Amino acid sequence: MKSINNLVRARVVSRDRHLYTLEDPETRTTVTQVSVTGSFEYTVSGPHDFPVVGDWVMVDSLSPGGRIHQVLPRKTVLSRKAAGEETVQQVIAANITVLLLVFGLDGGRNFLVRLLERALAVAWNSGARPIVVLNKIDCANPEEREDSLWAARNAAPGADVLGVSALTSEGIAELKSLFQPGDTLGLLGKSGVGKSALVNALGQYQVRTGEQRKADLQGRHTTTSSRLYHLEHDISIIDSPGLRELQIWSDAQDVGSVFEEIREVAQDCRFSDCSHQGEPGCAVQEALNQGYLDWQRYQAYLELMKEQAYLERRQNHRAILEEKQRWKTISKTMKHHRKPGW
Ligand SMILES: Nc1nc2c(ncn2[C@@H]2O[C@H](COP(=O)(O)OP(=O)(O)OP(=O)(O)O)[C@@H](O)[C@H]2O)c(=O)[nH]1
Ligand SMILES: [Mg+2]
Ligand SMILES: [Zn+2]
Repeated sequence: MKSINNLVRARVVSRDRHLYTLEDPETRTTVTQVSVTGSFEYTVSGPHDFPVVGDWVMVDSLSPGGRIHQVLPRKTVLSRKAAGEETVQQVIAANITVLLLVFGLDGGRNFLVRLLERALAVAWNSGARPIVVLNKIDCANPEEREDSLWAARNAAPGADVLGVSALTSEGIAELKSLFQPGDTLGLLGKSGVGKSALVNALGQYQVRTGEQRKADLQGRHTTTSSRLYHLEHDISIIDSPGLRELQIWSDAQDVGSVFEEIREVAQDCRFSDCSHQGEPGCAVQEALNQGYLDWQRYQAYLELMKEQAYLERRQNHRAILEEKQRWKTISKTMKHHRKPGW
């Protein structure tokens, strides 16, 4: 065990509220019921600073009751907007190098291009390399396969796109060939698309997989919390619960990365802050009219940009409120300490 100031390095494999299961990277033995120290809790700036699955942490003892003192700098951060009204960043997992964006080709609404675009924005924001996985290809006829693969490749020009089946193992070897030793894989997708089944297909695990409701082909949220598993060649994979709603957590640049061809054309707009909605000298409008850009992708781009701008405004508003609150607290404390006669 490597030790610095009597602290050892370990990886978070699962989390249950504020209790963590950690793993010794050398022996791969796990220890449960680990929490953070009091001073850690005191110094964090928000929920996103607490350890999540995939994090590397420094812990004083790899035994139950051990305390986490520090979260080591994250290489990537997979986040989404927490469900509900508030604009809060919820970190799903850390240090994912390859993010599998999983869809199901079993009909229903389990593969939609609009959903893929959102997932891509989240992936670019996280820092992980996205791979689009169209699972359940065994359920699709040749024409459906071809159409879906074409639509996905068109929507994700910068990413690998694969059709696979966790059930028959079709395409699984090809998927594996895209990973490198040391990778940490993440899984992003709706409930029931086969994320846990993919963990099983990739690693001969027997993670519990779920049934689907017949009526709408939606999953039942079988996986309830994230957990890290090991595959061969020093590759790990984090299985996560399906997202009910993929609330994006990204900035304008991430959305731009999803629509790279629009971003490229936009460099020729007369105004650098052109919104591409009717300004004079807009290269995007021009390209649309000439048929160089796709109208549907343009509409999707505007929509995602709008949503992302709203998110940013809400975030700024929240930051201002937090700053106000902080000063209120500070001035209260100062008043409290002020001696009479000052
Ligand atoms: N036909 C077919 N069925 C599959 C495939 N992959 C998964 N399934 C089935 O789809 C259902 C849901 O699979 P899960 O792996 O539990 O889905 P999940 O994405 O982990 O769902 P949550 O944990 O709820 O987010 C199960 O009944 C699987 O057996 C596939 O490639 N082909
Ligand atoms: Mg699952
Ligand atoms: Zn423009």
